[in-house]
Amino acid sequence: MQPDLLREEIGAFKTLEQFIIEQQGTFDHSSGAFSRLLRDISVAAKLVNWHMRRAGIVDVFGNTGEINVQGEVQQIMDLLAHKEFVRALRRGGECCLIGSEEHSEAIPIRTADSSEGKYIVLLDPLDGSSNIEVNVSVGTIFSIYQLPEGVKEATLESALQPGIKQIGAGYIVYGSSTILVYTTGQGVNGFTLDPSIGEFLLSHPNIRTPKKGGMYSVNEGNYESFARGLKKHIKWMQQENEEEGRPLSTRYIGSFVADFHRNLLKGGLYIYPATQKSPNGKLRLMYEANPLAFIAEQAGGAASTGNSRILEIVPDKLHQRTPVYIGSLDMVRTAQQFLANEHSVDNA
Ligand code: P6P
Repeated sequence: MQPDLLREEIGAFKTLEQFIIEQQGTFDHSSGAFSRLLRDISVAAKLVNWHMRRAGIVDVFGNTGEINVQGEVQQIMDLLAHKEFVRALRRGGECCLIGSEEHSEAIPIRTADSSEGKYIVLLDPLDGSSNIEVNVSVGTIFSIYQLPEGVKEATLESALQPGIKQIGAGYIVYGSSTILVYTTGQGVNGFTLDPSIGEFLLSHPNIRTPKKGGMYSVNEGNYESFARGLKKHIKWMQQENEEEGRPLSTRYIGSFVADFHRNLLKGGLYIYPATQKSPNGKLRLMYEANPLAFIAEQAGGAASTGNSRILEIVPDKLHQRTPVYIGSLDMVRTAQQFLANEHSVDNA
């Protein structure tokens, strides 16, 4: 494509800011504060992207030597990403409380003029960060709640709301390109960062996930500790059945955001079940499962614990975990059926 035409093409794309302003009138957070909060998140995403693209050149590999609240070794990039999001949200003034995978307690945010933002942001600053050193895609996941009516002081209790109360959710996948995908309950849209102009451009309008897909994502190294129904389901997905498009392919990157994003676009099922090592599953409800469940449902998919809707879990801890079956609607339903009938022989 000729450079001037390419430039014209870029001009034809809508920026994230233009899209947010356009959408502002379509939902009841139209004061502009919510739009500014989304802008703050996108600024942090650009800064994390900047760090990511220098990883390997500047010494941001490796770990901090600290163990985070999850009992996991904290990567240097985890902390950098956490700091970028906290700084952007603090400066933006629309957020009153942050919950982060990288911080054991909720972080109250007071703005300079002590006016308080009215939004709560829960986030996994950099999911899958152990993959950075081997150049595998990683991601940020965020979830947005409104401070409950009449609550003056934002506390952890203000954040512990079921996923159905989210007013926004999204993720950024730092992969072959950097893409920000989010929903405010009006469908799902994706924006690709054009580094030459420093803007996220609308590249995936109105994402709808296929009702079924040809791949599933699970760490089969844990197979022996899976529930009987899940073992049967996996064997069923591996059976030859040309008419039903089986066997399916396995695609498991070890980075939830990357697996989720591919399955969202192409159709597929991601599973992180209860295992011996993680009896409640490994993924965190508030800043991994809930935001991606909101996106999955808004795109026509589903998200389950294996027997109940993730968005309806009433949380009692910031870092609590949940089993996750998420992605294409028919595939999540099939997983639930196998788990429900795990003692029956008809789906042996
Ligand atoms: P395992 C990364 O640590 C993460 O939270 C997800 O991004 C990823 O899908 C999963 O854990 C990988 O866990 O136990 O299969 O290595």
